[in-house]
Amino acid sequence: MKLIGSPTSPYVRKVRIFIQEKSIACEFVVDRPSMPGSSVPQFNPLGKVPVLVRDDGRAVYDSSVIVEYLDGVSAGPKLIPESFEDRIEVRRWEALADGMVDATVEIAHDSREPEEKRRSTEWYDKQHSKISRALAVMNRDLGTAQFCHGGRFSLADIAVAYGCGYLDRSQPAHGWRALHPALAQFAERFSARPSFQTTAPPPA
Ligand SMILES: N[C@@H](CCC(=O)N[C@@H](CS)C(=O)NCC(=O)O)C(=O)O
Repeated sequence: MKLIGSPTSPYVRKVRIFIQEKSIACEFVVDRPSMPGSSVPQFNPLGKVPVLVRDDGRAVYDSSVIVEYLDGVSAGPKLIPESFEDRIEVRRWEALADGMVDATVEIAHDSREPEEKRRSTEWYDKQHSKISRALAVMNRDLGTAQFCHGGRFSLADIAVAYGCGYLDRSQPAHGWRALHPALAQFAERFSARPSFQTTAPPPA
């Protein structure tokens, strides 16, 4: 099995953290879809990473489907609960964190455009509002709990912590910690785990 992706992609990092937390044997193949000659479109017609190539050669994408596949085929405690209600709740956390990352990625991409091509202030405000609301809901729903859902470690925790990590990397001056102390503590704790430390993207 091999995971194709870029070490700087937040979605790839989510999967790499998941792989480490589950001690799954999986080769990491660095390939950036933006590079000429990239192999990514051969595996994912959307030309996006991460892509997981199974031992039988079949490809799995996107990150959300990859983690479900990996949880299903690997041994050890499940990081996506089997019971319907719990699974939906863990998936909701993941969707919230992924959505916050989507808005952060959009801002990062647009900020790199030349001034005259950049989107409007309204567009930026809209993306920032998504991030602010997501952080507020995460902080509220986490409360004083150690884990996002069900009192145990799950994909929800990986998703929230990688989302906060990406926000920190992309917008280091955001200042969300002062407003959301429970989430800040949570992010601090998770970022110290070996799976987070070893997948930290190289400095920009
Ligand atoms: N929802 C997708 C998002 C994947 C994604 O947007 N990946 C970016 C890298 S951060 C990418 O490959 N972009 C290349 C492109 O869109 O052409 C997932 O969770 O896997």
